[in-house]
Amino acid sequence: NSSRSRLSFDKIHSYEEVDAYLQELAKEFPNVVTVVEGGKSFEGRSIKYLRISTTNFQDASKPVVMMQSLLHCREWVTLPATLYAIHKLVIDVTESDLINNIDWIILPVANPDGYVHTFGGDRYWRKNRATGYMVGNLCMGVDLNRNFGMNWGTASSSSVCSDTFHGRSAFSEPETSIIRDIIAEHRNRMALYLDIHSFGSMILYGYGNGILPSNALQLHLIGVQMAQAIDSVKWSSNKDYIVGNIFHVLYAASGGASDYAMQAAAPFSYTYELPAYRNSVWFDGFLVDPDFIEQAGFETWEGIKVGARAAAAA
Ligand code: ING
Ligand code: ZN
Repeated sequence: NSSRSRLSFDKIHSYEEVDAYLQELAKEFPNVVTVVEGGKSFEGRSIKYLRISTTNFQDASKPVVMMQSLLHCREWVTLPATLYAIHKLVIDVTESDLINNIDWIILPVANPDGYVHTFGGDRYWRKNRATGYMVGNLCMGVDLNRNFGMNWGTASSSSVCSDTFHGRSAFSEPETSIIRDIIAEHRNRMALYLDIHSFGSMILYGYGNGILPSNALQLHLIGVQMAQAIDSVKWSSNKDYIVGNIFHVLYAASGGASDYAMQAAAPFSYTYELPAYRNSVWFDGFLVDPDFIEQAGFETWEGIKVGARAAAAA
């Protein structure tokens, strides 16, 4: 076809590249893609997301699947997962039911300030770049995945120097407030919410305090189906996905995005922990070998499709 908007899957693209790409896509596919600026980050960067719909998104007639990546900016491999999904929904559409039956919201760079910092400053930075909490000139940033308004502050840190610092109050940060507002806007038809993290090869569901939602059995079942779909195409050297409750398979955590989405809107809500795509513990799981980027997008998409279809039909 004659499409021109492209981002390759041979490298991890910068904030500026992704930001420009979202606008180009909306220009090139105006009937399907709308780019929306949800607001600005702490440092004033535009946080953009796509609405993907084959009809009029505003008709609000279809279930919505929302996904987001890079809430934790060092988890670089999560970006190709969302970019690949966009690619398969807009440019290389091979399964049209996914766009005919579902409206999509995709937010690739949820923490742009932190993401930019991982390129020029600290590759292992996790939080946002809020300065208002500094102790003298030490310690900054809020863990955005502890700042959402679900059990806020109950299993997170009140110390600004901690990597799980929860901030001043629930939704004290612009980056989380933006996501809260998107969820609220579509709460009546949000079928599935996916917050993409890395690493660990896990599909996690709520709640982070170990209390299970009333539909936990169904949550688990769809979680297993997504995991099996990914495992069936994964590199054989990678470990199988583990599916389970955040608290029971990982650790206690409050104020998470997927917990908030579950409680506020989506009957099915998960945090993906993508694999490390590394065979050796000597390599750090946050670092990304360019050879793994396309595979990461491809295999994660297998899980997303299964989840989207199941949640939309439920
Ligand atoms: N893991 C998640 C974290 O924020 C998590 C785990 C999932 C916490 C869902 C809360 C809710 O710690 C990573 N790798 O960030
Ligand atoms: Zn994370």
